[in-house]
Formats: sequence, C-alpha cells, structure tokens
Amino acid sequence: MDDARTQAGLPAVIPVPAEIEAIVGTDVTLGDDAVIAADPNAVGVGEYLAGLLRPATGLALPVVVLDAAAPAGPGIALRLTALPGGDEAYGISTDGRTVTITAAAAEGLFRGVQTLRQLLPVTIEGRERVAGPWTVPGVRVSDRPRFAYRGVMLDVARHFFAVADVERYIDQAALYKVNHLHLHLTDDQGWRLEIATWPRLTAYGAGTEVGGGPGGFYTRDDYRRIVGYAAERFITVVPEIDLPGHTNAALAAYPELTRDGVAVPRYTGIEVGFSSLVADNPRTYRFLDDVFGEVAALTPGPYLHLGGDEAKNTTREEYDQILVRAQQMVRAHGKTPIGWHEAAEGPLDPSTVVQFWGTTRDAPEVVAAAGRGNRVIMSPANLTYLDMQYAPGDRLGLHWAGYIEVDDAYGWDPGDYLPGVADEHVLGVESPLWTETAATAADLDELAFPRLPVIAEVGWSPRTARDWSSMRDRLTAHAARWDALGIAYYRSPRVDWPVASGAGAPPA
Ligand code: NGO
Repeated sequence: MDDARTQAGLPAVIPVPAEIEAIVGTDVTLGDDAVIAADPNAVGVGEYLAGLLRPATGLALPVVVLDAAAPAGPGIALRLTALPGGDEAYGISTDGRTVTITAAAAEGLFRGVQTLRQLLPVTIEGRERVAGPWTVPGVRVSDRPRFAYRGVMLDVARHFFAVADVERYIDQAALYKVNHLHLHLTDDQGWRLEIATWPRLTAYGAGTEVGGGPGGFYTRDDYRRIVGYAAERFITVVPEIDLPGHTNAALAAYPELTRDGVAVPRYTGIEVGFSSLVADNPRTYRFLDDVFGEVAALTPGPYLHLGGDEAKNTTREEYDQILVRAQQMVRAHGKTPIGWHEAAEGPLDPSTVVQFWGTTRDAPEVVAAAGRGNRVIMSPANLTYLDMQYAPGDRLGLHWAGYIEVDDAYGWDPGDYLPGVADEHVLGVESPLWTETAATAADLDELAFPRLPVIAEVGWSPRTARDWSSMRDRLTAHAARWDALGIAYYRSPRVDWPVASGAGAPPA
C-alpha cells in the first residue's frame, strides 16, 4: 500500500474533498526540471509550497511567474481563475506533466496546496532529504468548504505557550484547512497580551499560571508575529478578552477594578466562576475600552471575542449591563463581537456571534438567538473540546463534559445538532483546547491528534462525503505523516495505528 493512500486506493486526504477521483495514467512525478509556476497574485503561496517541498525532495523547485496564456512547465502550476464556491474553493488536476491547482483567490490555492501535500508520500513532511520518487497520483479534485469558519482555540492563559508553540499549532491546523485561530488570551490565571495603557496586566498579571509556573505574555510584537504567521497560512486570529468573569489576573493587577478596591491575590488553581468585573465602576469601562481599542488595532481579522462564560459571581443585572457596553465598544472599534453562549441569555446584539459550548442538545437561548439572526459557532464541549480525556485514566485532560474518543468527535453534524440551529445559522465549527492540564507542545499534540483533523473535516467536508470507516483508514495513513512532522499523537484504540509511532512510542 502506498503510504499516502488508503486501502480503498484513493489518496488519504483529510478533510475529505467534496469530489475526488483517480484519473489513471496522469500521475505527475516531480523531477529535477520541476518548477512551481504561480499566478503573479499568488507568488506567496508558491513560496510557501516550495518551502514545504524543498527539504525532503532536495529539488530546486524555483518559483516562477505563471504565464496564464502559455502551457505551464513541468511541476506544479498555481492558477487564479474564476471558480464557483468562494475564495477557499479550489480544483486540482494532473496531466502526466503538471499538477495544476486552480482557485478564484490565493486563499483557495493555499487550501489546495494542503491537499496536494497530502497526495505526496508522507516522507515529504520530513526536514531531511530522503529518496523519492515524488509522485502525485493522477487525480481530479473539486473542493470547497461547507462552513466559512473552521476554528481551533488555544488557551494560552491557564498555561502560557511561547510564540514558537503557537506557530507550530498554526501549522498543524493549516494542514487540515482550519482558517481561524481563537486565542484565549486572558483568564483568572494570567493576562497574556501586553496592553500599553494598562501595563500591570502583564507586568504583574502574567506572572504565573496553573500550578504556579512562571507564566508569560506576548509583547505587541510577539502578537503581530503570530498574526502574521497565521495570515501567511490564511488563518485569521480571533483574540479573546474574557469578561466579566475569568478576570482574576486583571483584578490582581489593578485593585481599582475590584468591588472594594482591595487587591486580590494571583490565582494558580483550576476552579472557575469566582472573579468578576464590577458593573457600576466607571473604571471598568475605561479599562474595557482601552483594552478593546488596543486589541482591535493589533488585529486585522473581523472578530473580537469577549468571553461571557461562567460569570457565576456576577448578578444578572451586572452581566447585562457590562455585556451591552462591551458589545458597543467592540463594534465601535470596528470588530464583530463573539460571545460564549451565556451571552445569548443576555441582551445580545444581532451582530454578535454566539459560540455554543454546551453538552446537551437543549439550548433554548442559542436556538432563539439563531432565530433572531445571530450566527452560531458550534463547539459542543462533549464532542469538540480537545482538553477532554479520550478515556478514563488518561495522562492529560479533564472529563467534566465526558470522554471524547476520536469517533465521537467525528460522529455528529453541526447542521442538526441543536434542533432549530441549521446550516444557514451555523457560521462554523471550532475545537477549543483548554490548558488546565496541558503545559507543553507535546501535551497539545496528544490532545489535538487525532481529534483536531476529524473535527476539521466536520467543518469542511459535505456531510454526504463523511464516513467513519474511511476516516479511520485515512487516520492510519496520516499517522506516518504526523511522525514525520514530530507530532506525538494519542494512540486511540479505535484506529489501527502503525507500530512504533505516536505518543510514548520508541523511535521507529
Ligand atoms: C469551560 C470553561 C473554561 C474551562 C473549560 C475546561 C468554557 C467556555 N469555559 O468552557 O474556563 O477551561 O471549560 O474544559
């Protein structure tokens, strides 16, 4: 069995494309003369692709400007052309000499590049030169996303993660066509983004994390680096400033924000629901407006997440008052607010996106909001929370929402999960990774793999193309790719993994 293919003979692509068929006799083998010919408006995608392919192949793969009128040279062509299905839609075809990716926008070419990458032998992912041949099987792909928003969330507040770890996570997400990175930047245990007008948020409020470690924060330049790295991969950063609860780090840094003006200690435990901003304190709104203003100015994407979850120490009145003002401010700074679904119990603005994180299919406030026109991001905690344990006794993870095996994470549909919230209400799907128990990049790997790829498929692929037994085969094929990428995945018993691979495995 070719390592990039499943037993059924089709290439093991995740998310499964809307349409993919083998075209016999049109294989393309990349040789010494191969070039990457890119449309003048997609040279960046060409350079990215060259960066992926050069180390393992050892080929020169020069990036040249595509002449739209002439036939492309041997190798890979990235062609911009009118194509239905939106900016992320793309097609791939092979003719024995050239693999051509077509799309209406550079973004679509980038998504197509992720498919092309998965059509090549898994050894392409290594950073050392290895023997080819580098053959793309003859194929015709026509693909487009089902949902506009496919997200991952990383909690950098409970444990801080360095820029390099975040970039690594961005790369892992990009491979599966994820297009949003939600950063949970603030919580009781730490404030992780430098705010010029409120410097103690990070000077003091970032100085610890769960378990009492040193914590850390992103300077504005660090944050710009993350945003830029994501943007090169057509991933939009969604910053979250959680309020009115989950604010202990801010309250510890600025006692003027507390109810009685008395300083609170920093927090390193994992309880939730004890901290709160104060609704009738004018400083609260100065603080929020300054923070939203700075975060909005640093963030090119359209969204700003304002949290809103688990405000158990905030009265209904206070919550509503703060929510109204916060939404107004976020909009005034030019961003669309997103709130965890508790915000839908309050005075929700019609433009605010609601992120459902419940564990049952009964969420009347979310259904009502969808009925009023609010868009919904689906993150059911018992299906998409990457921080839930796979099984009892796991080294990592929580289990308050249950145990989530890889087939559980796959076996649901965002368009009928909440009765009354259908495809047209769903903006997309996001898998959050909370980090109470995860402190290292290897911990993230083990929680995210194999579940991140399967949830990415739930968000991208048409429902009719999804099938667990095919997914299981494709995961088996992807394990070797993860090994080549150094991803220490969880060896779920639901999948037949290669021997000597995954988390805890001895080197192959
Ligand atoms: C909840 C809570 C977070 C926890 C997480 C742990 C939401 C939206 N708020 O999800 O503070 O970290 O569970 O799974």
